[in-house]
Amino acid sequence: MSELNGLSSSTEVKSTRLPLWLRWTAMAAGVPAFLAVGAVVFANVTVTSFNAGDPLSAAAVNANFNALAGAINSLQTTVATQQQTITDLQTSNTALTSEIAALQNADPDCPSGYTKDPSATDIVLCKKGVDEVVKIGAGATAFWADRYEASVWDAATGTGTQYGASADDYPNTFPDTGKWTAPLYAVSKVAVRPSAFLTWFQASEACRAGGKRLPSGSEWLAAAMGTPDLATLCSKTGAGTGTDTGASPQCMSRWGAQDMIGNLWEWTDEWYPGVGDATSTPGGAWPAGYGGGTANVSSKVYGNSGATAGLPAATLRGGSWRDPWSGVLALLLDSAPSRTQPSFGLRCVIPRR
Ligand SMILES: [Ca+2]
Repeated sequence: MSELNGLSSSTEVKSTRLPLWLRWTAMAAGVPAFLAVGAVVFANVTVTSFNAGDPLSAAAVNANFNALAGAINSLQTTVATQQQTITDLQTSNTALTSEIAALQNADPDCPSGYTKDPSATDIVLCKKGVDEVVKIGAGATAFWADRYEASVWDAATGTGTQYGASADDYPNTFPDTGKWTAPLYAVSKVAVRPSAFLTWFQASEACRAGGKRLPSGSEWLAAAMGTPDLATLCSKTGAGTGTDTGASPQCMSRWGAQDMIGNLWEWTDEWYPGVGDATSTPGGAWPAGYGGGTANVSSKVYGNSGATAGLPAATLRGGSWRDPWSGVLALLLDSAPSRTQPSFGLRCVIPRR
């Protein structure tokens, strides 16, 4: 009672400073956070003041204690709510920290699942098993392209049976239409004969099975830029049957893609209408300094049984071992997506993640 008699005559507990005895009460109640948040909770708590010598009634004292008890209960609820908020924030922070660490540890130079080969100089080379891709470009528009013309296998690891190396020997489970019942996988593997004899549909599906896709025309051109256009370096002599992957290391683009000029024509994802008649053979050379030529740009279109009016043409780029006019800009628009040739192959890309 003597402590209560010593209270000031204030009738409201101010939000800016709490009475000493109130702080003791809070601390005794085991609410360490009391002082930090009490100012808000207690702002409207009214207690009765007592003057020296006043007779004290139990009812008046109890009313004060009840008011304080209610305030403390409210405070405890607030503290519990805030503690939950803190716990939630800590959980979020832990998740974000983990995500940041994963991003920091990820190699921004390579696609997911690939590891950068630090021994490669001047190019960014990424490997996943035998599969090798190179980074094309920089910054937000960079992507990855097969380092080599692709070979097609019955295992995603680029092992087992290869198809299309020397004949159109694709199984019935992977037909010309691309409507496979068992997938085959396009792999960028060194020291093998890249696969040919496949339709655009098979090429597209073989890329997709391995988590890649056929390049757009502009992607193919970007990957090819800087390739030296020389028959002494690239497989474009018009003789022989082509070369294995990695056999012409100097036939390399500025980004490290090999055989973009020559060896095998490469399917890209563009289709065009065949707007010419069945007999015309338009085409021509690019202006001086550009290199490469074009065939049937306006054009008759060949299916597997000869020129066929009304079929669309799918674009092939770069030329082949049997086309001395091969080059970065070499463009073949005379072939329906269903056509197969010993000089038609593929290369896949991985878009930016
Ligand atoms: Ca090629």
